[in-house]
Amino acid sequence: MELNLIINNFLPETKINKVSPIGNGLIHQTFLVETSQKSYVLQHINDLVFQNPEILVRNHLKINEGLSKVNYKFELSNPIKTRDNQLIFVTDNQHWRLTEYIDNSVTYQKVASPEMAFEASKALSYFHYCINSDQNISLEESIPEFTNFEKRYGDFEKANQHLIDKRAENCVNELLFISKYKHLCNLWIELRSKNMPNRIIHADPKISNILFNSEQKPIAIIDLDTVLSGPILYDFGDMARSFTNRLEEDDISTTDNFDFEIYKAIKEGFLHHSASLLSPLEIEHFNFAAKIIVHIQAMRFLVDYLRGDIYYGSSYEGQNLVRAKNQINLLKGMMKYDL
Ligand code: GN1
Ligand code: MG
Repeated sequence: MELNLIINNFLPETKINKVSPIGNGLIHQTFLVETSQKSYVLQHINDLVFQNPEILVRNHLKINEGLSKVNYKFELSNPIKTRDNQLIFVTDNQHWRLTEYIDNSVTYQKVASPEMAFEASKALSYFHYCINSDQNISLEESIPEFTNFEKRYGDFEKANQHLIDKRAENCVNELLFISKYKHLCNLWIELRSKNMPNRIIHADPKISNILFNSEQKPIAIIDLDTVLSGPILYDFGDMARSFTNRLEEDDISTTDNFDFEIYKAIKEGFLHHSASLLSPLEIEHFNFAAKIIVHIQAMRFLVDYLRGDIYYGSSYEGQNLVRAKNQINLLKGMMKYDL
């Protein structure tokens, strides 16, 4: 179905001026929808990844409600229902949703400076503080076992045992590298079983999911698809993973891509609003969290490469292997600093 007809189901009386692709997420396809009054974000939901797309919108509504109750100062975007009052529009077995666009917002694909990293990390810590102060938010799991690293490692071992494809020959060193650092995974599992409580976390805090104003101050945190109950160190680690990478995630260069100045800035910002929320055990394990999340991400890209690119969007053969190499390079960079 044509995009305008799809949009029409959410905005029946509205004239659409322009629809253009935006963002560079690896999962959904995203479009900016401009009308004469407001702008919106249309997304074609990847329902292989999010098998129950309605959960995404139900969670989004609950999160907005919870944050509004605690007078959250950042902008929130509201999901728009269809003219039949549905959360998702389904046509040809495809799932679509529409959300308000946050006006006058600027996104960055790369962190421009340690100051920006500090501000963004502070913003995430503010989000943690607010979302965890409303004790009544109960979210549905949009992707089961998303932060279960035992399962992640199990997926890796399964893929590693059935190396039937020519692709396996292309990644011998990467497979060895991941296996060599399995102890990181074991340590994480041990920590989880000790005393790492679950809190509500974002689980995808990349820099492009933080919107800024023209003065480079954060004004919103978006992409609430994976907001879930899990270990807060996941968010620290994933932010470190995404912010400190000097290269694009699919850049094959083997130059050192880890930015230590940015890393220090993230560490400083992360406790700004949520110091009282974190236990000494969690605070002691920031460096470890950064490494394990990079390790897991390398593994996820590698597993997807071996399985034939079924999870992450890819635009050329081998892109997921390049992504895995890029993460391994980042992890090596972190290790040089003795993190
Ligand atoms: C995916 O597409 P995007 O940017 O929302 C992935 C994250 C990964 C990230 C790597 C649901 O995020 O977990 O860290 O790619 N999201 C999902 O760039 O798997
Ligand atoms: Mg996401």
